[in-house]
Amino acid sequence: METKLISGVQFSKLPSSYIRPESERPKLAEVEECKNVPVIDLGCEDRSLIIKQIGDACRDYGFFQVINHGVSMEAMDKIQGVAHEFFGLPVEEKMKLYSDDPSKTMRLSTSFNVKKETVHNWRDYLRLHCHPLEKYAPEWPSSPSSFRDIASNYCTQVRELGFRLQEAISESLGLPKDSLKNILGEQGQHMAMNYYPACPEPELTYGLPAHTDPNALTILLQDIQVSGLQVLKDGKWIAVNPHPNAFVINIGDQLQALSNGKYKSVWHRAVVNADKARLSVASFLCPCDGSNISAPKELTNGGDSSTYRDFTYAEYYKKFWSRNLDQEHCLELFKN
Ligand SMILES: O=C(O)CCC(=O)C(=O)O
Repeated sequence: METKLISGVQFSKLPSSYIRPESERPKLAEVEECKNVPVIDLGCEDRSLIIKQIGDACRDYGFFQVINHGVSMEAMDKIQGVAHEFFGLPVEEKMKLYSDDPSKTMRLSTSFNVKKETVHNWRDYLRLHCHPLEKYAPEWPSSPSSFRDIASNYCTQVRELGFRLQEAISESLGLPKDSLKNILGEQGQHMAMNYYPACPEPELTYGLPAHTDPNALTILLQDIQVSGLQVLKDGKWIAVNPHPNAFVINIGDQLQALSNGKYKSVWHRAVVNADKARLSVASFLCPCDGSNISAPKELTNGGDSSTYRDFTYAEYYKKFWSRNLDQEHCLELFKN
């Protein structure tokens, strides 16, 4: 049977196509809560402290949370509200937007890459291109009727935050503020609204299996009521429980490459639970297709010790989507 949406469908047991072999299961009982996730206050007046905290977090964790980040609470609440409304629409209505073609700029899909994967994941997701807004917003869902306005406002605010963070990350690497932004060019922006329905057998499957993000920077809004995000730290999976009004920021593969491997594109995964559906909204800042991903010479001893060969983002992205998620780090394929 072809895999289709799972949100709004009743399941009494997990269909066999979602069951992982025993050795690949999430082993939820072994996962510890991360007590010291870096939470960085972007409202702090001491900019050098912010930059130091960001540098430490990027190096030691590959992710951090931010508060006082400039995105309004109203925008955060509304995007979650409208996403819940969207996934609550009747399945027949949602199916009109369904596609498993990753090249589409607006699509509702399920799992990760249904054409490539052998075991499916307990997730539906709406994936939208968001920049430039005038080009893409008209193709977004028209139901709920407030969707486009709410999502446009949210995307604009999150983009600003992303640029501020990229400046701070540049500085934390000892580079001029605009250095990373200049390399990344006119950045694209994508959004994934992830909906993980309550799952009859959460020990047997994932919402999203372990992966790193192929883009530059990810800004994740987590469901405050339901946890599910886990990251790999020192070889162990740890749970990143939601922090009120915070975003989780992930370093993506492109920043790992541009930092010459100093900063980590963190392995992360989403697990599901038996009782409650979970929602997350991930915003991805992506280098422009033609940008040349090449670590600045300040970080490579004048170019002699580049960990990765130069590549364009278009080349990388194609490679990423041609694979299954739970394979080796895609950047490994670009090592010198
Ligand atoms: O739902 C989450 O917490 C993680 C989402 C994620 O990793 C993604 O969308 O790439």
